[in-house]
Amino acid sequence: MFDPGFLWGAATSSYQIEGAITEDGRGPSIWDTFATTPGAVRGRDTGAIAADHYHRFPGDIALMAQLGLRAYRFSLAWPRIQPTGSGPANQRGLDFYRRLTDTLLDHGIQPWPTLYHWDLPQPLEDAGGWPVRDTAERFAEYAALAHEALGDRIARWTTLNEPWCSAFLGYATGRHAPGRREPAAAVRAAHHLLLGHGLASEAIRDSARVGITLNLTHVTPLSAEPADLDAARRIDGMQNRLFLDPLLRGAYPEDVLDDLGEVTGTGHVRDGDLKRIGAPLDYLGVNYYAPMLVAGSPTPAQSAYVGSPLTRVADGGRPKTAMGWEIDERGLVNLLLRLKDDYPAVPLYITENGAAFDDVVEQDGEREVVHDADRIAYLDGHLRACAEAIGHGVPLKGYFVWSLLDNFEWSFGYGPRFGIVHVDYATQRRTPKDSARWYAEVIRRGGL
Ligand code: PNW
Repeated sequence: MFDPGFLWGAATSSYQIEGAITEDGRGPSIWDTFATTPGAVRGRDTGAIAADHYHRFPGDIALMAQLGLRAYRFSLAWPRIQPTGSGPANQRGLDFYRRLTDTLLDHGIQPWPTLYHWDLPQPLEDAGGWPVRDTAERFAEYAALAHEALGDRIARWTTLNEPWCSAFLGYATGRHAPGRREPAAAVRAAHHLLLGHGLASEAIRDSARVGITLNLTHVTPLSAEPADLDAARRIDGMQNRLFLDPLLRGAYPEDVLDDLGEVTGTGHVRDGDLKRIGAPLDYLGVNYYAPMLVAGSPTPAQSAYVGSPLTRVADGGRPKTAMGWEIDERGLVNLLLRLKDDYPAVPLYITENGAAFDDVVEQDGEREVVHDADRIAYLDGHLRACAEAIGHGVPLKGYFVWSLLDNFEWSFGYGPRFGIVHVDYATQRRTPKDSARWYAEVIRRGGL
């Protein structure tokens, strides 16, 4: 069961909702560049306007208060604060986040900012991006500026959102910005993201709590055949342990280093890096959407799983969301139990969980209503999974729905809708879906 202090929230990220990409001195990010590259994003959608949250944040926060949210997870756009990725802070950029956090606090909502949710300033990518070490140093400088300006109102900082996506979707598959297909660079990027986390934490830790958010999953082999078992070990290694082990055990997993050995050496890992990366975390943020069933494959494939071409993802035969992701809350129970067993003592928060479905928008007189029973079922099942895990002693302290608002779903553009609040992009009208009312009731009762 959920104790009274359990933190109930909802999440978004800067590029996905803010819009206003040239306002108040914001510089270009890699997502501005990528989204305007032909073929990169479905329907040629971009974040130029998005949900116009930059202008509509007061109304959005009033909505959050109506829903009874205790916390709001959002991200700071680095190119608003440092338009070129280095140098002094842009005061107008900082002012936006001051107004945002003040308004949240006025409504009794805890601001839960993430420093990096994928919008790298373009000039830093032009200088090499995350595959070069300097980007980690720049990130720490930016973190220090943000902390200096906003630290008086922020109790907890999250450094990175899903470094796996930044590294392997950004630099190996090219499905995310900056769209590079260089497996060896992706492995270096993963290390420099972790190093950036470590360096940024040093700038913050003395006066606030620091954590990181990872996209983790529960990996199961398709069968007990050796090829399937090996595929499961490799994919668990690349998706989960490559990040968990350095952060929570201070060392990269040996088997993963072996798998990666032929792709890239370890020359980019310097003495002292792992000590910084492995410094104690105040909490671990977990983003969970779906489990993974994996198998060995006789034909090599290029995938995000660099160094493991003889693997494939299998179909578990379960119902799927509009993203094609399988719905299985047992994966969340199993993941949380595994974290408790293998990485004990670190407090956990679900920093994202949710689903895209084809919502039914209906007109009820003047009013729009959005019926999303499948989203309610998804959230209900996964919250039950959280309660079960807590019952088994998992130190889970809070839960954030992804997402508060329908938004720019990266390379899928505005097609998939994850919000518990519907956004009519033509008018920017917000309509709480049935799931929003359901979630408000869960929060009010303090559980299911
Ligand atoms: C996460 N994948 O992204 C992000 O943190 C959110 O910004 C995003 O909107 C949400 O999940 C829903 O997609 C992911 O392909 C994007 O493995 C892609 C993957 C995983 C996570």
